[in-house]
Amino acid sequence: MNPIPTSEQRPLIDRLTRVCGGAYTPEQRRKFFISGPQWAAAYEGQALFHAPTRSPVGFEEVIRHYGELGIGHWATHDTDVIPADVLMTGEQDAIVERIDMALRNNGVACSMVTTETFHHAVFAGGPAAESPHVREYAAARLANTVNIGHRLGARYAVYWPGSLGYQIQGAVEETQTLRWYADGLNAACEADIATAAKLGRPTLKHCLEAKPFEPQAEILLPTSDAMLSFIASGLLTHPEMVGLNPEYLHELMWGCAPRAALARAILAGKLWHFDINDGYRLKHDVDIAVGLVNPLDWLNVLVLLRSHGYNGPFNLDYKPPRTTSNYGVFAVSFPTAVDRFISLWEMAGEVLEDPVLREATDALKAGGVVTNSKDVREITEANKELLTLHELIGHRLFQILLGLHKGRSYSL
Ligand code: GLO
Ligand code: MG
Ligand code: MG
Repeated sequence: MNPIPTSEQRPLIDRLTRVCGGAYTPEQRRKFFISGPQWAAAYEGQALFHAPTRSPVGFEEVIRHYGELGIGHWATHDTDVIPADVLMTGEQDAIVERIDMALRNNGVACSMVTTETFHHAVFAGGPAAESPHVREYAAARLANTVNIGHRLGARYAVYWPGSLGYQIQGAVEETQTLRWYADGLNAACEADIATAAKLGRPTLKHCLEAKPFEPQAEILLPTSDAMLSFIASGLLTHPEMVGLNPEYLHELMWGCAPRAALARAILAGKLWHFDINDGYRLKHDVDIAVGLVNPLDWLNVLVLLRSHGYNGPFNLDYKPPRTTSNYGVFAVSFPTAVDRFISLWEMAGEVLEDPVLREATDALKAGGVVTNSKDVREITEANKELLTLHELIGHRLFQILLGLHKGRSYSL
C-alpha cells in the first residue's frame, strides 16, 4: 500500500468504520441509561510518562457530540468545567448557565456530578487531610458540587477517594482519616437534604467509587467491599443516601471477579451507578473501553445486571487511547464503545432466554436422585454427571458471544 496522505486518513477511518457495520442508531443508543463523562472525551492522552497527544475539548463540543451520537447523559467533575479559582463565585454561575444551555440545545441530560479531590495541589494530603482548613474547603466543594448537580438536574453524585491514603507509611492515622472523610460525606448529604427540600427535588444518590491503588500508594478504601463496610460503620449520618459506583476495572485491578463484587453490592442494595470500561488484572488503571479485553466476562456481568433489574447509569469511564486522534474520539472511540456495550446487553438477553442454558441450569438446580441425604457417596455419585454441565454452559456462553448459536459457515 502507498503512504496515505493526511487528507485521505479521515475518509479511510470513516469508510472502514462503515464497513465494520453493526452500528446502532442514535435513537437506539438513547434508549439506554448510558452516560458520557466530560473528562473521558476531553482526555488529552497525558500521564506520568506521557505528553498529551490530543488538543483540549470544551464541554460545549463534548455535549454536542454526545447528543449527535445518542449518548443521552453527561457527567462531570466540578473542575472539568469550572476552573478551581472561580469555583463558588459568580463566574461559576455563568458557566453552569452555559452548561445548562448546551445540554438543552443538544437533548442531553446531566446524570451525575463529582468533585475533583485528587488533582489540585490543595489536595496533596487528600480530601481528609490533617489541616482543618483543607477539610473545611473539601466539604464546601462537595456541597457546591451537590448544588451544581441540583441546578443541572442530576440524580447522582460520585466520590472517588483515590487520594485518601498515603505514600509514606505511618504518617497518617487511618481511623482518624476515615472519620474526617465521613465528616465530608455527611456535610454533602446535609447540604443535599437542604437544597433538595428548597427546590422540591429528591435528594441525590451519593455513590462511592473504590480503586485499589493509584494515585496513592496505599488507599484507605480500596475496594467496593471496603466501601460497603464503611457505609455500615456508623460513621455516616445518612447511610441510606450513600451507595456504590463500582468501576469494572478497579475491581479487576486487585484481582477480584468484578461480577462477584457487583453481586455483593446488589445483595447489599447498594449498586446504584456503574463505571464501565475494561483492562487487565493486577495492572494500573488503563481504562480501556468496554469489551476490548474481557468480552466474555463482560457478557457475564451484564447477564447478572439484567437478571437483577439494575436500572442505574452505565458510565463510560474510559480513556480513548493516546493513538486515537481528536477526530477519532467521536468518530470511532465513543460510538464503538457504546455499540459494543449495547451488543453485549442484547446478548445478555439472549443468554437469559437460551433454551440450552435454561435447561442446563434447571437441571443443575434439580440435582440428581438421592434416597439418603446423609450418604456422602450416594450424593456425590448422583450429581457427578450433571456437573459436566458447568463446562457446557461455558461453551454455550462462548457460542452466544460469537453468534455461533445462530449457525456458522465453515471455510474448510
Ligand atoms: C479514576 C476514576 C475516576 C472517577 C471519577 C468519578 O480512576 O475512575 O475517573 O470515576 O473521578 O468520581
Ligand atoms: Mg471511575
Ligand atoms: Mg479507572
